[in-house]
Amino acid sequence: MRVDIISIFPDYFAPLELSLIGKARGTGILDLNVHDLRTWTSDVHRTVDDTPYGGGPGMVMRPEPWGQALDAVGDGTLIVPSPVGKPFTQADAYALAALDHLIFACGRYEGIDQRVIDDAASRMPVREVSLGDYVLFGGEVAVIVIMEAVTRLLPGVLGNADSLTEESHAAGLLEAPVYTKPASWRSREVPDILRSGDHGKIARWRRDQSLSRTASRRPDMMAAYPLDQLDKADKKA
Ligand code: 6GU
Repeated sequence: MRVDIISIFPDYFAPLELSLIGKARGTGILDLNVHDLRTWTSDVHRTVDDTPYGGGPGMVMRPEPWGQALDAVGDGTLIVPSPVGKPFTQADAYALAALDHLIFACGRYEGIDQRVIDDAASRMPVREVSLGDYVLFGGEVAVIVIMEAVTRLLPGVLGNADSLTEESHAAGLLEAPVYTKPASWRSREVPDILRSGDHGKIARWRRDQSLSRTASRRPDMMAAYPLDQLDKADKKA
């Protein structure tokens, strides 16, 4: 997968050299390029913003550098992180992981001139995505979040592909709690059932934990869970 990230703060993306994303870059699974938007300015001050038409607080990113930047990286799927975007979900992560070329446009200030997004949308798919109902300084951290969610779904990145099918959100439910050694720690014991060796009972326990956690923490997810996915033994939440 090829990824181009355009930002006025390219240094924000140093963490993408670490850990499993860094490794995916090293093995060629991920071809990631970070670009400084100011590369595509032509004035001596390398200006990227100006005051909003219609008035109001803050500054808006000017269209010219963005137009040139997007022309330079070529077409793909453009992702614009923004608090007015559609909430980003695990389903979106899977959809993006299937694409060949992602382009991230990181806005700062009050956002990017809308014509940049409209112009790009005339030649490539554009997705405005939000991380949640709060406001960040800019899209940079959101891009790191999205890249983590997407990269771990690329074939060959995770050692154990079962991690993907078992995890929270994969099946529309939150995962059960997990434990490791020692069996007793600060007088707190690992649930006996997990040490019983009875794989049927363990699966049942995890399923019950998963359902009760989801029902109490995420009633929205529980309500959306398909009824025909509940088996006879699933306790009523
Ligand atoms: Cl994706 N960007 C910004 N700037 N703020 C946000 C956001 C994204 N998601 C929630 N708040």
